[in-house]
Amino acid sequence: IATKDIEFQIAGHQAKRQIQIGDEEERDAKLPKKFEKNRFNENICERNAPLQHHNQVLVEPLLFLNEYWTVMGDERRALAYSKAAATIKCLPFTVTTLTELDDLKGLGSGHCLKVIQETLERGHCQEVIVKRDSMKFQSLKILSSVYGIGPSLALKLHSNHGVSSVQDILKLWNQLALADERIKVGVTYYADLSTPVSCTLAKKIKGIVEYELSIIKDDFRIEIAGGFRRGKKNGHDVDILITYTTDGEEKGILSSLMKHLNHKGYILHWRLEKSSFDEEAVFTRSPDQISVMDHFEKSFCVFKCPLQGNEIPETERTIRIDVNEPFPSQEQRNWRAIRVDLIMVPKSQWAYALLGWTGSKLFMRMLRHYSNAHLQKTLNSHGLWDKRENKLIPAESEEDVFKNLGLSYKDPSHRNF
Ligand code: DCT
Ligand code: MG
Repeated sequence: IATKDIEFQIAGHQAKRQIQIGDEEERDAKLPKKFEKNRFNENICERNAPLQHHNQVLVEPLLFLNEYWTVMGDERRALAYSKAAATIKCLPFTVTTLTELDDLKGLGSGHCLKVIQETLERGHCQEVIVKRDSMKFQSLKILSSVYGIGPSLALKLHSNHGVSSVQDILKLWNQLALADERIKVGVTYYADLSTPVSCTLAKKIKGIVEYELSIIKDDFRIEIAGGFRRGKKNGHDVDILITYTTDGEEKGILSSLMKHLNHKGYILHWRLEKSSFDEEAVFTRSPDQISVMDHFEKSFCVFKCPLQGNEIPETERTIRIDVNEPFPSQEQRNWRAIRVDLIMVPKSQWAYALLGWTGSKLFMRMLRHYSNAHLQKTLNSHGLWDKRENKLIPAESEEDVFKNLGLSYKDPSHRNF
């Protein structure tokens, strides 16, 4: 392939890059004329994090280390890697040498830079290869991916009972005495629930919910949030937000909806959480008293999503534990288990709820931190609270929320931090 060197400016310095002849125009259009490092560092909430970025090779090991420490239960370390990965994702050029990253905010401790440097030099990071092969990591990763099992229970099962796999949980089921009913569901439908959900299936679930809501009452608004709204093609679940034209109209609807969905046979398991919203509790307590979770009425469901011919899995996907009713045989199986969260939102909180549930988790964390530290305002999925004036700042739309935070509007597709 014929190549040629082109020169461009990076972080105020002259740099060279080899490109393929023929692709020049396309490449040139993608290259930054001038990367404004100061602007990039000014406010990290103003950065854009697209799904498709310029540094997949560098981001991969950082995201792996984020996953590794999450699974191992060290959230602080995990967060450092996730922040470093996010910084790299936002760069408008492909990194070729470590000096291009000098003075960039968000790359954390020297260790993240070491991982980046090694990846730049060798194309891989030895630490990642070693950690990826660790038996303990592999076991904890599987266990904590079971619905109802978090990192701390996974660790307990592994350390105290020698559990390493879903089969081990099945073998030791009676002895483990796991009280949370979600785990039984998580194990029963493990294969289904660990298969990524496509955008098409997410829309199908939305359609089902939409239809059942329309039977109950008109004038609702329903939206798929989470990763799908950020443009991801697959997700681990479907996050659906629902609201009505005026505040208060949403009360009681979620219970009716669940009745309808159950009656139609769409629900394998569900757990309803009542609304616990209380302005005083949500906004005016000290940050360490405020729960990270929001207080909306919601239903955590496992849907029995009907599949059409070409969507039906070819292999038996479901592991069976001792359930009373006979599990349908493959021939009869024309459905798939899918995790769905249904969140009922009062109209006046919709904009903040949509922003919060669209994520990403790290983006929301960054926004909350910025709002708290720089604006003296508490942001969560219910609203924005001005701590100096002791009042809520209303918003009709996500655009309003960004305005209230003094930030430029960011399209969901650029919130993939
Ligand atoms: N969220 C948050 N803080 C949490 C949990 C969730 O801000 N502790 C928000 C951000 C994303 C959204 O809720 C949905 O959460 P997930 O479904 O876990 O994330 P996702 O981005 O939709 O990822 P996936 O595509 O895997 O479902
Ligand atoms: Mg999701």
